[in-house]
Amino acid sequence: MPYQVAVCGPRHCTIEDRANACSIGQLLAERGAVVICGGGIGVMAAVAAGVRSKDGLVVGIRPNDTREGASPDLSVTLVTNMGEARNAIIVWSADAVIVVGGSWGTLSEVALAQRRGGVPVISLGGWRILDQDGQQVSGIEHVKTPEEAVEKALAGRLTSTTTESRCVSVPAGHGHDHGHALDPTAAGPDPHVPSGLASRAGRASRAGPAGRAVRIGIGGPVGCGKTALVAALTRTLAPQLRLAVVTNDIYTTEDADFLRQAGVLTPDRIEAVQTGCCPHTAIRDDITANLDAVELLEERFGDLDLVLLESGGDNLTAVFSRGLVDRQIFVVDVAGGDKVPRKGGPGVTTADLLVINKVDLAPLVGADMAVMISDAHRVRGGLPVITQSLVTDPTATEVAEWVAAQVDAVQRQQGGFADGAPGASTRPAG
Ligand SMILES: Nc1nc2c(ncn2[C@@H]2O[C@H](COP(=O)(O)OP(=O)(O)O)[C@@H](O)[C@H]2O)c(=O)[nH]1
Ligand SMILES: [Mg+2]
Repeated sequence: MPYQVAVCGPRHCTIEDRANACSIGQLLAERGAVVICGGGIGVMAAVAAGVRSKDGLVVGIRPNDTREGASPDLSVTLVTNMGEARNAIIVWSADAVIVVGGSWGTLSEVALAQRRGGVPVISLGGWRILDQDGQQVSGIEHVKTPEEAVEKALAGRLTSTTTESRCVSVPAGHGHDHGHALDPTAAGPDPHVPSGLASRAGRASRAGPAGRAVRIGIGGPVGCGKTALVAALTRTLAPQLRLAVVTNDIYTTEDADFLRQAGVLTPDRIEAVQTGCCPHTAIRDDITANLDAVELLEERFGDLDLVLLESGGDNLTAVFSRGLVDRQIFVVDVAGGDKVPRKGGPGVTTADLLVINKVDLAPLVGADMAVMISDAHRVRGGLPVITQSLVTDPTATEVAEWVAAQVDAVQRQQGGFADGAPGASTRPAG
């Protein structure tokens, strides 16, 4: 029988809680324990990301009646429609309970675990409960490190209950294996949507009941022209669409500053996320900071049509979580030589649109455009490819038309089945 450890903690947590939860997830996965969590954001998302980065198994017990808002790193998502009562399932299914940080929901899980009895309850940076004389109530083991938390959680495990023989396999996540696959169930671009800016007529009144902006991610290597593309798209689409932008930089807010200075959008329509880690982590593994930025913009402006999310510059491996974006564009440029599309990688092969940028430089660097285009089509199996130069076409006409068509398509999907819309912004209690 698998040894199951519940890891509980708040949606709105500190950076330290998040780092602790991620480490706990990794350590538990390395030791073969199955992790159970609430499956939402904050501590729940961090522990799920940690487990997944070590190829472990993590089950999310969701409080609401859809999978909406579930962490994209879960191996299994259980939908309970039980609200906070789902906490009982988490606790009663566990051989040990670790709490990281504190919220009322987390306190309820501590109480349920204590009431149940017979399972270790370990707290890292969480509640300290006092009796009426101000004495600390016994039964909760307070620890200072993720390692200590995991040691205590696994102390009761019998050899016969290890999961070493389990045959569950989940896609590898962050951890520099770079073998992540996109969610095959996620909706892709609608091949039937009419392309062209003219098809946007009446969009404002057709925003789906999900009431959130369409999110399009733009990824690609450093210097390929992502920020230049964002600037061009906002310039071209701003007259027709209510737009906002989220940028990701590792240590600075340079791209956001550039866009603000460019004056394409008012500064309050541009939010910067400082990832402080590998760029793809923030768009694929722990998307919380980006979701926060998108939701901040949605709250600020109420009725946005489109949020463009620019990834930090990465190599060919970066892809966005389908929990964060509805569509993704991957940009490469010709300056790296015509071999780039041939080299593939998940960004080049699976993005909803591949843009080959800076074609004006092709003669200067000796890149053969015909080779680049045919390689790109070959590795993408029919997904679209657009070549462009922002020097000769600063309005990014073709890409803008594609984006406009996708906004139409996603808004139609939202109108039809809002509950199932990927990346929906409503965050249920977790
Ligand atoms: N020649 C040429 N330069 C471009 C083109 N697009 C972007 N650039 C330049 O490439 C550099 C890097 O662009 P940027 O948008 O900052 O790249 P990012 O790191 O992917 O965001 C900037 O100096 C841009 O002006 C293009 O189509 N042709
Ligand atoms: Mg940039």
